Amino acid sequence: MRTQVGIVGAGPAGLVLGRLLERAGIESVVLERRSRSYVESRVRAGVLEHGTADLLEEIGTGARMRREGLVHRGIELRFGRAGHRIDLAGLTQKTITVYGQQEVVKDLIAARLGSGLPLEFETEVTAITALTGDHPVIHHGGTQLTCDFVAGCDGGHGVSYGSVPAGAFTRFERAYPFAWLGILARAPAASDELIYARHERGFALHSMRTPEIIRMYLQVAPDADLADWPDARIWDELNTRLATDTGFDLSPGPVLERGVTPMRSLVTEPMRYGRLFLAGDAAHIVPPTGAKGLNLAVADVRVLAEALIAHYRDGDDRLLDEYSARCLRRVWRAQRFSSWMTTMLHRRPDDDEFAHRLQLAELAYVTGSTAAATTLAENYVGWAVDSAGPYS
Ligand code: RFL
Ligand code: PHB
Repeated sequence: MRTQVGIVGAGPAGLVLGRLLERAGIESVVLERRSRSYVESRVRAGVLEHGTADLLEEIGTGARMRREGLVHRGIELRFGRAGHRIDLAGLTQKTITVYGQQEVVKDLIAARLGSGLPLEFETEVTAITALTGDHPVIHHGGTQLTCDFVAGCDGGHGVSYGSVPAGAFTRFERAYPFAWLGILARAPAASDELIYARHERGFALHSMRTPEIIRMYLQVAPDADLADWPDARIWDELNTRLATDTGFDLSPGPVLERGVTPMRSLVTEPMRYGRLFLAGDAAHIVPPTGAKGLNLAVADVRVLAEALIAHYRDGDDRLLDEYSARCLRRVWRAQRFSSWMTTMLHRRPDDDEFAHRLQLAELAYVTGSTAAATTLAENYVGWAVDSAGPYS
């Protein structure tokens, strides 16, 4: 088999890339190792930056998001038993959209299959070869797919990274001494906006998917065992960490999904080897506190699609050559922001009283100064492609 662009992985990166190429008349084949139902029910991110939501609309997969997604104009930082609102819309004139990643993925899969384009589930790529020649080859299940280019959109534990010679990529990595325990539950939201809470017992996050379904996270030990977290303990801990002096009452409900995610930061440089281009989590991981992972994945493939279009339409490879550097500017900006949010809101096992007081001073400054609140807000709502700063 042969195609122009072979795409490994049907997460947000692979699917958005496929859609952008489709619109430019460039052929692609998407190969995904999991089943359709698995990919569509994987509960992950929930916050779409302004630019991500606009792109989904632009490529014709935003109708349900615009109908069902929740547009938020602010977020709350909670500490010292009190809430402090960051007015995202007032500070940046931008909003965010809360819409589950699996809903984004469902919309993109429906669009691709609706166009009759190749998207093969339960097809595990085992190797990618001939990356420095003109026709790299993707190997799967004894079959070969010959391409002009390969997009490695295969997530944090994919095969793309492993298909290049040792030493071709450098990885910059940091692990955090904590993880997030996340639940999805059928329970009414206790707030209209997301709440990021810093508490002596650790971080907690109140998020949602619909007015009836909430998504909550608790900072836990990196080796936390779900067996030690029965529902009652999770609800108690959430109520403790989110408590305020004016009263906060989270009503428990059936837990629909639960999981523990270790937190880490990772950047691969460069994001290209020969005719292989890494995009999304395959190239970089951010801790989820900044809500950037999905948005970075979409931003990467937007840059990649533009470069591939210039190659096929104009025979111009300059954008392909600039792909890695263009993406990495945004990636490091997002790493900085995610690491700052994480440090400000989580408790480290080795923190002393001095560290706690610094955290509280930081939070007081961020919520008390318009200049400081703006730095959070402009990073949270996201940046335009290639801009040195936020959306203008
Ligand atoms: P994905 O979504 O992991 O997709 C990669 C796909 O590749 C497939 N695959 C293969 N297919 C064929 N052959 C192989 N050898 C393959 N190996 C892998 C996989 O099955 C999979 O379908 O990567 P992508 O597309 O780069 O998307 C990245 C995002 O999924 C990720 O960054 C976000 O979920 C991160 N994230 C968040 N990002 C945000 O922007 N906002 C958030 O609010 C947010 N919250 C989160 C998050 C991630 C979380 N977890 C679970 C890691 C909250 C959590 C808890
Ligand atoms: C989510 O709703 O899943 C979510 C929201 C904000 C984050 C991370 C995850 O920072």
